[in-house]
Amino acid sequence: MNDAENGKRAAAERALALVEPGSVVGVGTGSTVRWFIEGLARMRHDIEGAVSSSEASTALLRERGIAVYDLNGVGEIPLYVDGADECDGSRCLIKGGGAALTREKIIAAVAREFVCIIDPAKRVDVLGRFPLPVEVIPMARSHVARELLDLGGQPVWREGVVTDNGNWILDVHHLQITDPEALETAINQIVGVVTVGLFARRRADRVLIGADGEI
Ligand code: ABF
Repeated sequence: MNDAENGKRAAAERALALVEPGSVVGVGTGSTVRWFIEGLARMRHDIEGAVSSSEASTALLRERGIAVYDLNGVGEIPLYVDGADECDGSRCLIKGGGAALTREKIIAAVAREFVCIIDPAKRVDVLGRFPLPVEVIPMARSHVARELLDLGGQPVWREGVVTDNGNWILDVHHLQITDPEALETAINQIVGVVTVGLFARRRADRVLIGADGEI
């Protein structure tokens, strides 16, 4: 297993210790979260079940014998565990490389604590080297792209990808995101945007980095 995969697995294992017995756990999407789901499977009799951020994670959870609930039918979500594409020193994140950003942001908004699990390579000083995903209503793709150009980005349509919500994704290149909250607010205002993959207004509460890092 390479260093990145070792780091993902180590961070995921650390997050398992934060799971409250008998709780419904918020579960993200991606390869780091896949390690977390494997660990949840080992403790599936000690939890009520999960709320999932994607059809892909739902399928994996069910394969591992973990009940998956509709968020609308669940009371409190004490803990949401998810990965990220980039994380800065203030625990602001770029997410959405896995096209699950909208449901991820919903569960992060509801959860009492949002714990992000990453390998060390995801830790950056300034967000933006990873292209910023923006989920858009299909008919608004060109309009949103023009608005993103005006904000200084270089949007590229992730052709062939349709999100679990039936929408499209633009990946915005060449951004240097020195004020994540301001940019998140600005992109949220663009008509046709469903979700921007900046988690700054609701950032992670803790970020577990590999085997022993944390911010
Ligand atoms: C998901 O985790 C996405 O938001 C993000 O793109 C992805 C990171 O994937 P991986 O853990 O495979 O690096 O939450």
